[in-house]
Amino acid sequence: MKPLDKIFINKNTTFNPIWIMRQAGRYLPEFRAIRKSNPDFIKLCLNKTLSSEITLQPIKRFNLDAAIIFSDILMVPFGLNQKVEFKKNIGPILGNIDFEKVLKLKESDFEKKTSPIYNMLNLVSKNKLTENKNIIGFVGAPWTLLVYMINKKSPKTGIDNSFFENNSQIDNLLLILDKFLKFHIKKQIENGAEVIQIFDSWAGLVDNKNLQKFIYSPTLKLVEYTKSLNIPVICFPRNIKNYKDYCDIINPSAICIDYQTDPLQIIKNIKIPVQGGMDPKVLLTDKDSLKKETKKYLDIFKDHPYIFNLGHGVLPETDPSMMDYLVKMVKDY
Ligand code: 1CP
Repeated sequence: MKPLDKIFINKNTTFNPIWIMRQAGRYLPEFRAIRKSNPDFIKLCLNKTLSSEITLQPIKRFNLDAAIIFSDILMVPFGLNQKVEFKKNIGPILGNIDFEKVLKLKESDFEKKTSPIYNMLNLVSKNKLTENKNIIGFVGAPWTLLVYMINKKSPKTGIDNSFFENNSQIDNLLLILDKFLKFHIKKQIENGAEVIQIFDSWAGLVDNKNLQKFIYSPTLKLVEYTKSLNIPVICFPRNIKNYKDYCDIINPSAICIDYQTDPLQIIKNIKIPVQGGMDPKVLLTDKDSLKKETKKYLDIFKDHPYIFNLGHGVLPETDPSMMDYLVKMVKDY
């Protein structure tokens, strides 16, 4: 049985598998070396040799229990023919959506653009290094993708209220995203993904009256679809105000919590397996503080099925030796 299945299937409370969001990324010098000679981020994601190599980089270095594929949630808008660019120091910039075209798009058209991702997954799952590791595929949640697709850039500085006004384009996009996200999930599973994580990075922007339409209803469809394929699904509704309501309605295989959420509230209210929580900034401090914070999460969840992870992605300025220390500590707990 692979490490994460002990949590999903056996609901083990004595073993804490560990993987880290953004474990393949900019804090690793070997990633930065590849990135330097590959300035086009989308092209890099579509290079199956390099993206599989990047996926395996953290697995070679650290005793992690899962490999998350090196890709991006914005590969879906890219597959839907929206222009996606990553600008240095700015972030993603998207082009206009051609609604007429996107409404007619077929799965085979989408696959023509995204197939390198599935081929990469195949390479990763055949590699000896992943023999005893879970391979995690992922998608952005419909809401988070909608935000990038309509806002056309990061919503870091907020979105205006007009966004939520009833508008037929949004309704159409939600239907399109449902169809193609299911397809993207299915293809990842067919090519070796053993777990799916749904990233809803901007769930915290939705107020109560809009939760049903933008978060609960579209996410539930993807969760039920993934479970129907017998694959566990982890949801990360970052900064959502009420994790308990979310879990009661969505019932994912595990819930990933952000670092602003009080783990004591979570352990009190939530019965399903939990993942994550620790602030990535703790890795920027010293070994003693890291040890203390790590132990805090492990102690709180000691009688609960718990996958160790952070409460958001590992920061680019993180020293890889701190990551090594963290993984060893969780393994020795
Ligand atoms: O070198 C670089 O500048 C590229 C940085 C980078 C990396 C390493 C981006 C651009 N994406 C990725 C990979 C990535 N993205 C992974 C790989 C697997 C891993 O975890 O190791 C994953 C899972 C993602 C998911 C992703 N992309 C999310 C959800 C998680 C989160 O961080 O909240 C989001 C919001 C994105 C969009 C995106 N892609 C890249 C950036 C810098 C962003 C965020 C833009 C913003 O601030 O709004």
